[in-house]
Amino acid sequence: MKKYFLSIPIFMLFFMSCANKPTPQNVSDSANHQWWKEAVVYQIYPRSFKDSDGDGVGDLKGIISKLDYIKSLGIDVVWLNPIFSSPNADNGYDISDYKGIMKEFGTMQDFDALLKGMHERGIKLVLDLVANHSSNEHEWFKQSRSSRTNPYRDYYHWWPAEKGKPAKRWSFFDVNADAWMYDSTTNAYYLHYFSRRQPDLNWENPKLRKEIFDMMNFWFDKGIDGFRMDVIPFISKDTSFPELPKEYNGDFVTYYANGPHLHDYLKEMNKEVLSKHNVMSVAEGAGVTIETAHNFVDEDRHELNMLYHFDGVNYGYVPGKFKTPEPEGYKLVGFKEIYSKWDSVFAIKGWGTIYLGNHDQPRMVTRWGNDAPQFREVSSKMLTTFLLTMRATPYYYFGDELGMNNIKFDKIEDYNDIETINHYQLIKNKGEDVKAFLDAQKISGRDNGRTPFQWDATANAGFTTGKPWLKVNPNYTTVNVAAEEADTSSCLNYFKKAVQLRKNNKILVYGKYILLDKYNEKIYAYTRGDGNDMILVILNFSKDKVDWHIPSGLSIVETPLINNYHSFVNNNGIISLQPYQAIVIKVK
Ligand code: ISL
Repeated sequence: MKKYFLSIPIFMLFFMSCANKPTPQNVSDSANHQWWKEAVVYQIYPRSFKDSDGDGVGDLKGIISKLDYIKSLGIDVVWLNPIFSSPNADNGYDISDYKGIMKEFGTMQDFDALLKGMHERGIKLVLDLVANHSSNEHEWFKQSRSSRTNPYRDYYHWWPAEKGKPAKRWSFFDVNADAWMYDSTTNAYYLHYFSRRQPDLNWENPKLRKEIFDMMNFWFDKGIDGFRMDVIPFISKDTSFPELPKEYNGDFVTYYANGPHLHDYLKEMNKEVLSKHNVMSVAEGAGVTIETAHNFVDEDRHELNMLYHFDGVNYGYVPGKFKTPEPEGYKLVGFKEIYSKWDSVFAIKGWGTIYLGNHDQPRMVTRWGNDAPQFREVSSKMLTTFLLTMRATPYYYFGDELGMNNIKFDKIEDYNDIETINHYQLIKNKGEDVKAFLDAQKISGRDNGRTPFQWDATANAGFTTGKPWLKVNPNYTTVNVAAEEADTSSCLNYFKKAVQLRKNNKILVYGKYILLDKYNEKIYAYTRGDGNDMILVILNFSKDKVDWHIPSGLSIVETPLINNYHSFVNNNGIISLQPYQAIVIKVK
């Protein structure tokens, strides 16, 4: 076995590891181990996974028919985007009945069969809790808007118009970016942080909280294993609706995430619901910062288990321009800084998550890798390696295991997403550059991550026998499950291998993370674990060949545990990496 000599002296590495305080997140401290820390979560957007009845929309029976595929991935938990009754203004994030199943998706019997099928295969099921807002077609809202004295009036936030126009609140999806909507029935404005069809629920009302907690218990009694909580940091509001306090400096999102009773309500939810079941909870951490993160997830606060932050996915956009990528692409040094910083946030307490794609994001390979034909596969595999070797629970988005990439629609008519469509309208109304907006959406638009899953090379990628609700990426003829199952070096088989790697090496879950060579603009390298049990991860984030020196003090003890190329070239401690090469290897 070769020994390698080193560009960073060994005492430096020793110093770096001693500089970090001892951490409870380690392999030997089993008291701190939890199933949800060790899990790999696979997110399914049900609308796009598999259609069983030819209406062009994915459904629960479709998922049931593919349970063996899901099992074959080796993942532990499935998170399903909302499956509840909804008029689909925002594809299920506008719920009209929290205890009903969306009719396009099937019935409660289908749901029960799906849950049973998952549990029989040892897979846990996490649903989406969308409780900051409901649909405007929810019975509560219909009642609420009908009169000022209706018993449901204070299930929502109303501002009587005789008091004048309420202080500005910014809306994510409104064509005027205005979160107050005037309703003539009762001469009042209602609040909607998202679209007009998604009025915000009034959590300051204990009756509303009880309804939500009862509903959560209803699903837990059915046997689900957790909730992902949509914009949960936004639930509490200062109902005097003052002008935006100066300290927020125009940042509505951070203001929204710091409501006065937020943590009282999360504690109440924990007491009334979560603590009664062996389940996991994960907040969509919109507006959460490294300073506030611990308030959500520290064990001794008895609130939630995990959250996911937005620092990573929002990185690399031009400041002040809606989701517009920097012309030269993102800078790896800054990317490493973000993920290293978030690792350190949870080094002692709490627990992190990691993701590069989801239903609100473009495809990870297009945004963070390189989807040019010669690099799509290798860079997908490289990103998969990153997600599965960090100290955080990986949330892996369906289709990324195939290396699916952005469809890059040319025209607004191809889009379905309310965010893209309403933002386009807003830009048009303001007379701004719609062409530049559409160009940016090719990289950042949410529909890129929502195109139908690619099962095989038959019509519509085997997703539906009807007309798909959103166009299928034309590359389905080669990028699909059938082709990739048959190819031992496919993205799909690489993903399965990477999942097993994490399962077989607990240090990839709990082991200490140390960033190496932080200013390297092309290589992201880090070690996991310490002492005699260490793993080195080397990721070439560039399309160039790069020689990288193994730091002094580290010596390779085996051949790579995983490698997205067939070759592994080292020469006296210098590893020659191919474009987007990823190597995970044991070191001493
Ligand atoms: O999608 C985003 C960025 O494009 C975010 O701003 C997103 O709107 C925000 O993170 C909230 O997302 C969640 O709630 C929305 C829904 O549209 C998203 O799909 C959901 O993940 C409203 O329910």
